Amino acid sequence: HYSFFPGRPRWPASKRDLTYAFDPRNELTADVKTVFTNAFMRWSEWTPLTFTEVNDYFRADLKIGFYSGDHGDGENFDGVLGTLAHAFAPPRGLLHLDLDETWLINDITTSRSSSAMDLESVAVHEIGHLLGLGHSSVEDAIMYPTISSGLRKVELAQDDVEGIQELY
Ligand code: TQI
Ligand code: ZN
Ligand code: ZN
Repeated sequence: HYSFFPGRPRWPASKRDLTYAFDPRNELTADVKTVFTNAFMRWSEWTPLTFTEVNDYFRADLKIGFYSGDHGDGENFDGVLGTLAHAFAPPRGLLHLDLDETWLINDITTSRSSSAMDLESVAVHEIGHLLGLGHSSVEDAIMYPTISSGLRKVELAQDDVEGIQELY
């Protein structure tokens, strides 16, 4: 079953059209940005929320970046595997990914690495946190707190949909 953060934080009704931006220091490729477009669409499909990419990183509601180790928010990344990414509950809007992971960007990525992680799977999970969902006890759910390397799990389960619809 789904859960929320303590105090049930969520984006207010006055902020249902959310903007997001990528940290300009990362110089991400269009492929990586497309992964996030798709990941956001999976949540907007079931909610009144919309997500629009903007260039102004400092003004965006949701800020996405890839960082290594200590990156200034007190939650350090740890190199390959371990912590892959983290996101803060509303209204902070930070979604950080560990730059040291081998990220699978799409189906045609041919990686020899057995520790490669599917970026869209992790992005869909972290966006759930950005919107206010905690972890779920349902194994099929996107918000279940375990994923195997190489595994692709991008479809919201009924449990995720019920959780997000209770919030929005
Ligand atoms: N990062 C953890 C996560 O996103 C960070 C975390 C731990 C956390 N406890 C939390 C975030 C409570 C919010 C609330 O769950 S992770 C998975 C999963 C991670 C884990 O790197 O371990 C995914 C990132 F669920 F598959 F294990 C993405 Cl998909
Ligand atoms: Zn961080
Ligand atoms: Zn999580």
